[in-house]
Amino acid sequence: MTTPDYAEKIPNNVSLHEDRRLQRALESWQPDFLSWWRDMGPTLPTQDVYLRTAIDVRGEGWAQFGHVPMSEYRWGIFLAERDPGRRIAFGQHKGEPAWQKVPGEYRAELQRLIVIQGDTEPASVEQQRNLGATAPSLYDLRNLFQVNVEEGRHLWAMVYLLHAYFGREGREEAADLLRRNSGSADSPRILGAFNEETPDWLSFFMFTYFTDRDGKYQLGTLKESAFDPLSRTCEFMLKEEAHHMMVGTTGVDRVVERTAQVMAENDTDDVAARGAIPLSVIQKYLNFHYSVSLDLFGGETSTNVANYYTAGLKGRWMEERRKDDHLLTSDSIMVDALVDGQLGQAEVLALTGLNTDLRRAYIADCEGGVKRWNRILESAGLPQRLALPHPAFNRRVGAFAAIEVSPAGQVLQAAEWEQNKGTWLPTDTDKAFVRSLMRPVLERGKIAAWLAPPRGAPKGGGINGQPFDYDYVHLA
Ligand code: BYC
Ligand code: FE
Ligand code: FE
Repeated sequence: MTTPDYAEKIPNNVSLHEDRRLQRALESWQPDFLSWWRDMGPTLPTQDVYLRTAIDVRGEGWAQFGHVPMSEYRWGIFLAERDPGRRIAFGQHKGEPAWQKVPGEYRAELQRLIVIQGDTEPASVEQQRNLGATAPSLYDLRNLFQVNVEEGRHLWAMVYLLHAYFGREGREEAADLLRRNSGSADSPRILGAFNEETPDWLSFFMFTYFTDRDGKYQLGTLKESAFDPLSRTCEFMLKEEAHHMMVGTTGVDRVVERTAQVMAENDTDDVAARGAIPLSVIQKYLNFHYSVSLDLFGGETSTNVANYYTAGLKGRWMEERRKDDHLLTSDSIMVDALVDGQLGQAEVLALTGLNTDLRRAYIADCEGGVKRWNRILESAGLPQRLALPHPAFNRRVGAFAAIEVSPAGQVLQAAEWEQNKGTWLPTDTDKAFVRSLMRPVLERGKIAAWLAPPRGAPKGGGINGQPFDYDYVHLA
């Protein structure tokens, strides 16, 4: 293991200088990345931002904090430390040493998984590019930019794998990752949720709660991969991902807290007139982001995922903690299915049901968020509660793509859906209202009226032990 080399053009802990060809290839991709960042990255001009930069992959001191101009952020290639004795934990190669190279027979599938993962990272930066202009505080602005630079680094992580292990095709795919764009009509991003807009901060908090959380689970399965460089990359990415979860979880906390406060003080649900976001609107945003994020797990049954597992390319969440044979060739699982047009269950091979297995772990995790937010409502003495909609609600991928279902889980006729969807999903009016609240508050220690400050503010509550009212961002 080498410690990251910051003297290099591309900081890395993979001894890049020992492989001149690879180094040159990545150094020629670097200017394209930077020009993509300039054209498609954050639009708000800043001098510098109080950012965390990875400096070591080990232990507690892995990151360093300081004010840096964003365009000079040290994006680099960092893999978790190699375990020389690591063995494959599942599938038909179980027990064999982990692969340091890509086996020819799995090249196409591995490349596809890496490209899909890689595509989401810059997509989210594109989706969030205009949010800086309406930041509710300098603290939140800094968190947005932290997420953005790290998603940029996650793109680097996948591009490194493509350049180092997939030859000319990999280099072409790496170039294409900068060519597709979120929401583009001709060359959109690959997965649905990454072509949606993130036009306001409520969407941003919901996105980092629900969609980054899909990232956590997908990375968790790729961390189990027999392809060791992919495993090690994902392991380190997960460390950074924890901050994105924190931004989403506490972001929604703070929206709910502010709303609850205004509701309790005025004894009314109608908080819009008082500059807070009504609970009904928060619920609609939650419904939307949760349902499009459920789609990211693919179909309830999938032969793709069965093949990935058997080949050792993609494992399960917490693979090593599972008490079974890690082959699953003779197991079965119940998955959600349409039975005579109604919501039902079907028994399928455990292998083809692996997307369902992962989605269930994700759903259980999301329930934790709702519990937190409901505790906030409860503490404010309010009877209202938030809830996750039924998994069949608003789905565009999988068993329920063809039908419409209410959040309570009732199958609907097309006309009923059309009539009611505005009570379940954000309408243009809701979005316009939320957007009307999005006025920038960029003075130190100040915060927008629709959002509570983080716990511990103003003297604490900040990043890296700093107070909330720290000068996190110097605007240009
Ligand atoms: N949109 O066999 P199925 C993150 C396609 S987020 C459009 O069920 P499979 C992040 C599918 O490709 C984590 N198309 O799918 C978060 C397939 O196409 P083909 C991203 C979709 O392969 C926030 C067909 O439908 N990482 O990191 O079992 C900020 C049949 O589907 C969608 C990964 O996803 C969709 N939503 O599972 C920043 C990990 N879903 O084969 C970053 C890598 C499915 O018929 N990807 N399709 O042409 C995978 O593991 C899998 O490819 C998927 C899909 C889980 C995405
Ligand atoms: Fe990421
Ligand atoms: Fe993330």
